[in-house]
Amino acid sequence: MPIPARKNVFARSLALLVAVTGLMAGLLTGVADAHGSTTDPPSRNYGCWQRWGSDFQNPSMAQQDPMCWQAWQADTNAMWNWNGLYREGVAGNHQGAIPDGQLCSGGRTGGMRYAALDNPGQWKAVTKPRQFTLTITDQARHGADYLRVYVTKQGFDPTRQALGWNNVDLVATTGRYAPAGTYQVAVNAGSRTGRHVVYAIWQASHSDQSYYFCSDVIFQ
Ligand SMILES: [Cu+2]
Repeated sequence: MPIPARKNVFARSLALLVAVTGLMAGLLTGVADAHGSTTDPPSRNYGCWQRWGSDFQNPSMAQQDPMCWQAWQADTNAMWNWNGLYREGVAGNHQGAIPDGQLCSGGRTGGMRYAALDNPGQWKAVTKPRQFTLTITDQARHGADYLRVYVTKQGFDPTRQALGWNNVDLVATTGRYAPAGTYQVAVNAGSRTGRHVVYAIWQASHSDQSYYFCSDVIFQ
């Protein structure tokens, strides 16, 4: 039955072509829609994407980087879309939009996609001096109405507790930034020592689009 067999091959090729075209369109759309994140100190999902994006099924991650492992297991899209952790239409009421315990997922924006970022545990943390520069990378050149940076209070333990608003202090707030690839803000963490979470809000300028990023640090 050569004709049906050939048809079958053709149908499969067509299906593959459609799938590949769809994937490429998705990738292109992803680039076109790209937004941003805190890249230094790296946000939780940006760090997990950086360290494991090319090797995310490696079971040794469970030991080496357990919080990234649980995030990848929960939803790989939290890492593939490291630049998409935002809410729309918050109208400046960030505390109203984001419940305690859900700061790192932006109040579980997009359903459960980013929910694993809220989980307390041994997130990989970068060492920073108490006065450091925070960098947000904006792939979409949205600009910023303002940035706000919070740091956890001394004594709060992010390995045991999810972040709530009363666990953080506002330490930096800025004016506008013209559209650019990166926005930087000087942060002074005061007398804090040891492990902390830096929480950044980026209010984009092109529309009411608010971004929320948790970055794990160790102050020396
Ligand atoms: Cu955007």
